[in-house]
Amino acid sequence: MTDMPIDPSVIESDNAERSTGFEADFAALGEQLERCGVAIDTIVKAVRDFTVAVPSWGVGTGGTRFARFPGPGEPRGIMEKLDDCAVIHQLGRSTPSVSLHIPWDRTDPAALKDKAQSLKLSFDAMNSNTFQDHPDDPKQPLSYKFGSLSHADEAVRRQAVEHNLDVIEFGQAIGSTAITVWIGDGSNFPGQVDLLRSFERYLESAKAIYGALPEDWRIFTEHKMYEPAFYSTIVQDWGTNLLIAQELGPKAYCLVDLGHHAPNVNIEQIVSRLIFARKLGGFHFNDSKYGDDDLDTGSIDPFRLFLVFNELIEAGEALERLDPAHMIDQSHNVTDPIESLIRSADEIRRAYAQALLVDRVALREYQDANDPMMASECLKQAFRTDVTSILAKARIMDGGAIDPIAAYRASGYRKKVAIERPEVKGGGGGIV
Ligand code: PSV
Ligand code: MN
Ligand code: MN
Repeated sequence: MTDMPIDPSVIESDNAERSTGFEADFAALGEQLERCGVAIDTIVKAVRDFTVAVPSWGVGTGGTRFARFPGPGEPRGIMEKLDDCAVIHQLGRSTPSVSLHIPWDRTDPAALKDKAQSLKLSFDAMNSNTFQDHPDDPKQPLSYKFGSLSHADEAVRRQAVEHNLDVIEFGQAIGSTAITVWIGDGSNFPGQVDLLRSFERYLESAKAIYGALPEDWRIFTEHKMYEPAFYSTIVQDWGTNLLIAQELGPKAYCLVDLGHHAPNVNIEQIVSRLIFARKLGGFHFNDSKYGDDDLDTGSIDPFRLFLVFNELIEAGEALERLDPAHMIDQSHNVTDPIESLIRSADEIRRAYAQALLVDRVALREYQDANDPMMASECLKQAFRTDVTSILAKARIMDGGAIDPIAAYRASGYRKKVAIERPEVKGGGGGIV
């Protein structure tokens, strides 16, 4: 049984209004690409096959350390979050899976599976949470104020490990096959923790989680330069993260969150190095101007996103063997989260489609001939190509909307759920 949240007639009538313009744009782009020897249908097919997971926490309004301003019709729990995720997928057709966060999304796994099935959704990597205290969880009475997997107290470390094992068990019940571990452990002052001993403690805990991974599971560790710790962070950069993945073993991989690097760091080069090391596990897509801003993907620096995809495509078969997970990790403070996630998923596919257009034979020749101008022009030419109609074609072929944000607004979904879901009061700082 399916229970899709948007009436298909809304999509049909919105598409009907736009179809003449869309057809003309698609035909013109097809001709343009044909002149360069590219068959537009092959790009459309690749785009249709490319999917990305949405984060359950992304459909609620996020916040900053200062305040949270809830929007109308916010989902009250994981079931309503899944409804919102289904809207995103129904209109955009590129986000068939959801990444859950435990304990935020904990509920009866069988009911969760049924609900997801009815919405034609599945589950991507699970996320554990030992970066905040869980006063309502009888299994986690100890505080993570001074860390979790690297904590000085063995009892806290054990509790954090146990929580991760719980998350894996929960994930198994709903068909997930990976866990992402991001922790806030670190220190605020020089001398507060012993840098060497705390890393050894972290590794010992991570090994205990790794040892309990089911046969077909992977663990993704996620680095982040700083925050909430402001002097040292235990998994602070991709070097440490690679070390961890190599220490743990073949089921351990590095997750690259685009917002977790020092400003101006060459993220695409990190991606390339992780591919070389066969340790690229996946992505948390978002965008940022200053730090871990968690803005909509591609909203600040779409060229950087394109360059990341350029590395992925350049890797060819090596990437197929790695099969990295594609997930969004964003926080929406001033937009409707559904609209932001639709837009991000679309921008991710856009960068992918543009990267597919790079003339790789020509690029290699320019590189080998030491022609930086033409090599960079070769990338720029692909990046400048407006692939909007390819993205729309991919959506239409799968029953989605030509303009998913317009169709979403036309559906009145937010107004409808705002009546069903009571208003939430704003207040103090939020996280993630
Ligand atoms: C905190 O920085 C964070 O945004 C990490 O990127 C995690 O992936 C996310 O929260 C969810 O735990
Ligand atoms: Mn992340
Ligand atoms: Mn983050």
